[in-house]
Order: sequence, then C-alpha cells, then structure tokens
Amino acid sequence: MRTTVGIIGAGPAGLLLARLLHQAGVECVVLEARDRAYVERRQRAGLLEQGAADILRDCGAGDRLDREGLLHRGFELRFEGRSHRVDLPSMTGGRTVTIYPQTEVVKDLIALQLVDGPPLLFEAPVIAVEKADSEQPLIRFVRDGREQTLECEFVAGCDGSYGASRRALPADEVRLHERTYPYSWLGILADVPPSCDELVMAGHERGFALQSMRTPAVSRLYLQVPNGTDPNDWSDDRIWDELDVRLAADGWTLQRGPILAKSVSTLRSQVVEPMRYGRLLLAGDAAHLVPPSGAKGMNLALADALTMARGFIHWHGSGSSDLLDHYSDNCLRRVWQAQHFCHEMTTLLHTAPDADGYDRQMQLTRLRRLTRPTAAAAEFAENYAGLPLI
Ligand code: FAS
Ligand code: PHB
Repeated sequence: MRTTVGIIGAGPAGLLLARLLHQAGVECVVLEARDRAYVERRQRAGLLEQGAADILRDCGAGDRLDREGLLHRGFELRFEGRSHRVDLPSMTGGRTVTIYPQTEVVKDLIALQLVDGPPLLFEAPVIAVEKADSEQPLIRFVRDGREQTLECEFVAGCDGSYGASRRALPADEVRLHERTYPYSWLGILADVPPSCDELVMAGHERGFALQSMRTPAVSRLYLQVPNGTDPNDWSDDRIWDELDVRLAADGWTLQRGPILAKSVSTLRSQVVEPMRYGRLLLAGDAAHLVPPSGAKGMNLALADALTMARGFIHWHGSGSSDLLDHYSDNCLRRVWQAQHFCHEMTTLLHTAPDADGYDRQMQLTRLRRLTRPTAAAAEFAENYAGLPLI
C-alpha cells in the first residue's frame, strides 16, 4: 500500500487529522489496532474546550455535538464546605465549555470517515515505523494475520503513549519529561442524573472529588485514591459515602444510583520533545500526557491534529515545509501551557500523602483568590475554557 500521510491510531487526534486532510485533498490512510466497537466504547474524556468544539463544527462533525452536547458557562469549586461558582464567559470574552464524551467525538468522526473519508483500517496494529529519517518512511502493520507495509511521505503518530510511534523515536533524538503524581483517580459511570447542572470540583482535605456527567441521565464522578488502588476494594456504598463527604455543601444532596463502571487511572504528565523525528510527527497522547484534572487531554489532541493538518496541507499545496518545520514548537507552546494549568489544578485540589497543615493553607489561600474577582481568577478561567487556537 502507498499513501501521502500514514496515520497511526483512530483516536481523536488521528480521526480529526484524517478528516481535515481528506477535506483538503491530501491522501491518507488510518491504521487502528483495535476494532470499531472497542474504540467507540472506551471511556475517556468528557469536556470540550470552546476551540475544540469549534474545530469539530468547522470540519462537519458538530451536528450531534450541538444537539446533544451540554453547554456549560461555568463550574463550581468547593472547599471548606462552601461552593464558589467560576463564571467562564465573563472572564474569557464569552468562551464556554461543552460536556460531550470522547466516545461520541470518536463515533461522529468514524461515521463521517466511513461514509466519505480516507481508508480506515481497524484491527490493523502497527508493529513498526521504519526509515522515519528518510523521505520514504515505512509503516509495518498486521492485518488478516499477514504482515503488510504502508509506504508514505509522512507518518502521523496518533497512537497514544504506548503506541508504535513512541517506540520509533531514537532515545538520543528526543527528551522525555515526566511526572507521576502520588495519587490516582477512581472514576465511576453511574446510571443517575447528575446532582448539579454544572461540574463540581471539591478540594476536600480528605482528597479531590469531581461530579461531572456524560448525559442528562448519566453521571461521571471521580475520587482521589492512593496509587495502586484496586477499584474492586471500593464497594458502591463506600464510593458514594466518600463522594458525599468530599462534595458536601449546605443545601445540596448527591443523588445515588447504580454504578455501571469503575476504574482507576494514575495521574501522570509526560512531554516528548521535539514532537517530531524526521518524517514522523507525533500528536496527542503519543506526544504528551496530562493528568485528567484539567480536562486537557482530548483538547490538546484535537489542537495538535489541527496544527499538523495545516502543515501537511500547506506542504501539499506549495511544496514548502515551513509550517511542518515549526509544528513541534507551535504545539509545545500550547502543550506546556496546558501542563502548567493541569499541574496547578492537580496540586491545588488533591491532598498529597505527605501534606501537612502548611500545605493545606497554601491550597486554601490560592483557592480563595481564584474564587474572588481577581486577575488570578481570570487567568484560571482562561486556561479552563481553553486558550484560543493559533
Ligand atoms: P488515543 O489514546 O485516544 O487514541 C490512540 C489510538 O491508537 C487508540 O485507538 C489505540 O487503539 C490506537 N493504537 C495504539 N497503538 C497502536 C498501534 N501500534 N497500531 C495502531 N493503532 C494503535 N482526558 C481528559 O481531557 N479528561 C478525562 O477525564 C480523561 N480521562 C482519561 C481516562 C483514561 C483511562 C485515559 C487513558 C485517558 C483519559 N484522558 C482524559 C485522556 C484522553 O482523553 C486522551 O488525551 C485522548 O484519548 C488522546 O487522544 P489521542 O491522542 O487520539 O490518543
Ligand atoms: C470528565 O467529565 O471526564 C472531566 C470533566 C472535567 C474535568 C476532568 C474530567 O476537569
């Protein structure tokens, strides 16, 4: 097989990139290791920044998003038993966020691609990316039990943090920055309407808790737990009881319901620099990870895909590689800004195992500034709603 851009991975990054390239007449092929059902049901992110939602609308993937997405103009911070609403539009020039599960973003992009898009090969795991430093990189993948090759002009590594793209990067050509936080998130999906209209984040001294949602009938909630926690050690009642304590506020009741799924994910940050090696360009989790506390993972993946698409489209139309040559720097400015924001959100709202009274006062002092009309609150809101796309 042969194409212009070989895209590895059918997550938000790979699928958006394929959509944008196809619309611009740039040939590409998407190779996805798993089957369609697995990719479409994998529980991941839930929040789209204003810019990310606009990208999806602009490429024709916004119809269901506009029908079913939940537009949020703010969220609540809870600490010391009190609720503080953070209003987004008034501090960000009108920007909002939308609750629209990553599963739905992926379904919408896959549906479009299967009707009118470039080849999307499921159950086609990539085993290697070769000659990335040449002008004819090669992707080796397996399909129908046979090893096959895809020759391309460029490879877009959109295959997450454990994919083949990361493995193709020579250790002496890239730097990996990483941080693993001393706590994890126990996430649940519950068959019960959310007990609030907007997100509620609690920085309780027992630990972080978040009330989010997936639809008006399905809640998504998270609890900070120690690293290494087995979700099976947490009964449904124990989860609801702890959520009750951490999210408590006067005059507010947390509605309980059947828990449909629970899982534990470690909070970690990673950044690969540069996000390119030769003709292999990385996007999304293949290049960076952020703790989910800032809701930036999927949004960064979509922003990378837009930036990469612009570079390929410019190269395809003019022969000039200047946008591609600045791809990594352009993405990393946004990535490090998101890293900084997610680091602040994480350390501000979680209780470290070795935290003492001084640490708690540092958190409360910062939280009080963020919930008053200050420049700090405006910067916080700007970051949460998402910085304008370049
Ligand atoms: P993805 O991981 O989504 O997609 C990569 C694709 O590549 C996958 O379909 C995979 O099957 C495929 N692949 C991997 N190796 C391959 C190979 N060798 N060959 C072919 N295909 C291959 N972000 C938030 O903003 N909020 C959250 O609450 C949140 N929760 C998360 C919970 C979990 C458990 C995880 C793991 C992540 C969470 N994230 C969250 C982050 C998540 O949303 C990612 O940022 C987002 O999926 C990134 O999208 P992609 O870069 O496209 O990578
Ligand atoms: C989610 O719904 O998964 C979510 C929402 C907001 C966050 C983190 C996670 O800040």
